[in-house]
Amino acid sequence: MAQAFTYCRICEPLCGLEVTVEDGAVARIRPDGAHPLSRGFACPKGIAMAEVQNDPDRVLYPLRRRADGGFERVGWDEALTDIARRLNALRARHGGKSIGWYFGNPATFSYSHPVWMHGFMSALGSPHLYSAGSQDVNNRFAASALLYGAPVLVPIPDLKRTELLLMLGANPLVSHGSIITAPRIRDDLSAIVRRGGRVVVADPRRTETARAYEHLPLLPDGDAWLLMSLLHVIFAERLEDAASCSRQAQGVGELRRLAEGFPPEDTAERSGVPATVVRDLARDLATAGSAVVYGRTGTCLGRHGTLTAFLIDAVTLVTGNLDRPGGAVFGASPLRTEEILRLSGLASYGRSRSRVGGYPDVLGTFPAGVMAEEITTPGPGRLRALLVSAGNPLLSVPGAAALDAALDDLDLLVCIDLYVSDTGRKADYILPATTFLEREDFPLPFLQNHLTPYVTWTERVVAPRGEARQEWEIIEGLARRMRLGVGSFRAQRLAHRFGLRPSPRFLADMLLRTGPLGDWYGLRRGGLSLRGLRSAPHGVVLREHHRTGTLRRRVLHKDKRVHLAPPEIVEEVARLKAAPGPPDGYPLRLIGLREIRSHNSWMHNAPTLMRGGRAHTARISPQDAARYGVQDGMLCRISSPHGSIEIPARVTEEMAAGVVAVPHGWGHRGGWRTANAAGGANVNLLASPDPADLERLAGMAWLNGVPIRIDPAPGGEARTAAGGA
Ligand SMILES: Nc1nc2c(c(=O)[nH]1)N[C@H]1C(S)=C(S)[C@@H](COP(=O)(O)OP(=O)(O)OC[C@H]3O[C@@H](n4cnc5c(=O)[nH]c(N)nc54)[C@H](O)[C@@H]3O)O[C@H]1N2
Ligand SMILES: Nc1nc2c(c(=O)[nH]1)N[C@H]1C(S)=C(S)[C@@H](COP(=O)(O)OP(=O)(O)OC[C@H]3O[C@@H](n4cnc5c(=O)[nH]c(N)nc54)[C@H](O)[C@@H]3O)O[C@H]1N2
Ligand code: SF4
Ligand SMILES: [Mo]
Repeated sequence: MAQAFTYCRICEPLCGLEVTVEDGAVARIRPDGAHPLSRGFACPKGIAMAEVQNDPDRVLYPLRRRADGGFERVGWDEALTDIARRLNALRARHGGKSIGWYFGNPATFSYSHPVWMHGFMSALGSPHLYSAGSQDVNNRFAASALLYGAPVLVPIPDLKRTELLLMLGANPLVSHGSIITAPRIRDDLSAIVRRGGRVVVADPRRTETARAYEHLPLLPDGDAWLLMSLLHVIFAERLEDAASCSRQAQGVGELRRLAEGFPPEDTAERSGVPATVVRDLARDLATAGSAVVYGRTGTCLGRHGTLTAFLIDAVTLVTGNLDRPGGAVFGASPLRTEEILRLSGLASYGRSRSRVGGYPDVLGTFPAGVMAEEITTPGPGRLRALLVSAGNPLLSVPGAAALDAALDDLDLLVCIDLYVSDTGRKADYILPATTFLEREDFPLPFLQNHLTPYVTWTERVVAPRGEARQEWEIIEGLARRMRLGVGSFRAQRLAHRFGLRPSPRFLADMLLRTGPLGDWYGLRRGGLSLRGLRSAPHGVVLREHHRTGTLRRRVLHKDKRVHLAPPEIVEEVARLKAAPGPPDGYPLRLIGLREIRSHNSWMHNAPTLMRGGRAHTARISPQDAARYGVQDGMLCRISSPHGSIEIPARVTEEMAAGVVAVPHGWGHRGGWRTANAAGGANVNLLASPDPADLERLAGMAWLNGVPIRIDPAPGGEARTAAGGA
């Protein structure tokens, strides 16, 4: 028996874990009491990772589809050789741009997987790169590109020092925080209140977080209206921090003029927030000792995601709180992350446009919402083969029915996963990946999001089960057989020319050692190196707070100023004003919801998380339940213009009238038996499959505020007793 320390890579707090290893297998996972940031905290999902690790339903060997539709085990060499042959045949006939890749959320938690995947795709010269980002956060990167000229420059709320936090569309008491790495975020939020400050939670649902602090109810997709009105009041009452505005920004006058058209009395109907409340909030934000606005997925998945993300920072700046203690701060990484991304060409926005829909790329990816039509639309550049790694797009992207049908048109679908996921069920090959407990790692994309600057390295805790391999190894094996050189980084490409294939570990060490805190191979004593980090199993806290006053150095616009009124945003504001109301016949609005014991679509097979007969339900207010003849536990039918699903209703006061909340990631039909048995439905069948319905500036999926109606399912009342939640 041995104890090993590592960190969790399911969600962004990256909590420290203590793993008990027996006979080479994971016996138990506990929170790491000695981790300096999570300090003995881990949520039920992190603990249940032991069940994923040891799951009898995990895929441990490469699988190939048989003619009868089932899967059979094949050797790695046979699988990779056949996949390489088929991909090369497509390249020869249609070019590398006939091959695409979708990478899902867990990919970003590996330091090596995305780098190798990007290298593979750039070697192919294919634009068909898709990710979970267009269902998550790409609007945030697009907003940063417009504001700062730097898509990956995303400020984080300085929770440790702020006096007033306005939080829009986030539920960190359940999600544990996103685009911020703060494992004890609940403590951080409560400390704001204890210091005499305030936490205001703008959310259509009275969430766990809203209940713990001040709830500001608003309508789905009302955020942009609310933020424009906050700016209106701030400017109209001359509450802006004029010194900060003239020092940090350009376009303030134009933004002021845009905001003139949004008095809170006029926008109340669209935002759902009474004018007096908006006026008070604007004054509070402007006069607080420090204040910050923060928004997450609830502000990303509506119709105005990029505008909303943009306005969030605009309000912070105009009130004098950008790049300032207690405001929004720009985290620093011990690597030259921004520079590396820029030099490697990965930090792009709008450098190219998608073939279908003409959407701008965000960090080299196109909206997953156009994938189905990219597969079915004939002509040059048609997508004919798709690799999916760490993703389950059939349950996570809008227009699931269209994508489901389109996948059948592919010449080849390969999934790299832990399981036969709902998407994997349709694949020609499933290639078994290691879990995070089976790979070494480094929190590369999260380093600058840490509320407390921190860095860590972990070795793998156990050897891979069966024949599972790390993604980068799989990609290398494939690239070698295809005779492609993989390389996102110049150094990597150069090495390939000399026949060398540097490992991710070698590259990570090099980036650490030559970074701003690196040891420069011995030139700087006490500097960072991989070897140094390996001897610190709980990681290293680098400073207490992030530095402020760094804005000028990090903004990439030539004038070194934040641009507050770029033409794209001026146009979006006009579009906001002209936004049509809901279509007739769909009086309710659908929003998402995350549950403490689910993780997107992939942890429904862990028995401890599914205990207590958990079921997929639609949360609805008592008023709407009465109005539409639905009772608690009754099977109901939810319909949108694009599809319908049937799940039981859960009548609860936490829902406002007019809004229904349904979690995504349910309705399984994969190789995960417990998950399949849990029932439920794919809520993204209700979302529009039409590329024209994606958000213009970042191609964000429209998953919140979807017009729906609800009715008792045919025979639903009779089925209540048997199938109730
Ligand atoms: N309606 C609605 N839809 C949404 C959202 C919403 O709020 N509402 N949220 C969106 C968001 S924010 C996200 S991030 C997406 C997620 O969308 P996706 O990333 O497409 O899907 P996941 O459910 O995260 O599935 C991850 C897959 O990766 C596998 N996996 C887990 N770990 C690893 C690993 O280390 N390596 C490999 N190779 N595979 C692994 C799992 O078995 C699973 O099959 O969903 C989006 N969809
Ligand atoms: N337990 C658990 N934790 C997770 C995940 C999980 O699946 N389960 N997923 C992880 C992932 S991939 C991500 S991206 C993060 C997301 O992290 P968060 O964004 O913090 O998580 P959500 O719970 O989706 O919070 C979104 C909130 O927005 C609200 N909302 C919906 N529409 C609107 C709107 O129009 N305006 C406003 N203001 N609010 C709106 C919803 O009611 C919801 O409370 O969570 C991560 N953590
Ligand atoms: S909150 Fe839970 S799932 Fe997320 S990193 Fe921590 S232990 Fe893992
Ligand atoms: Mo996400």
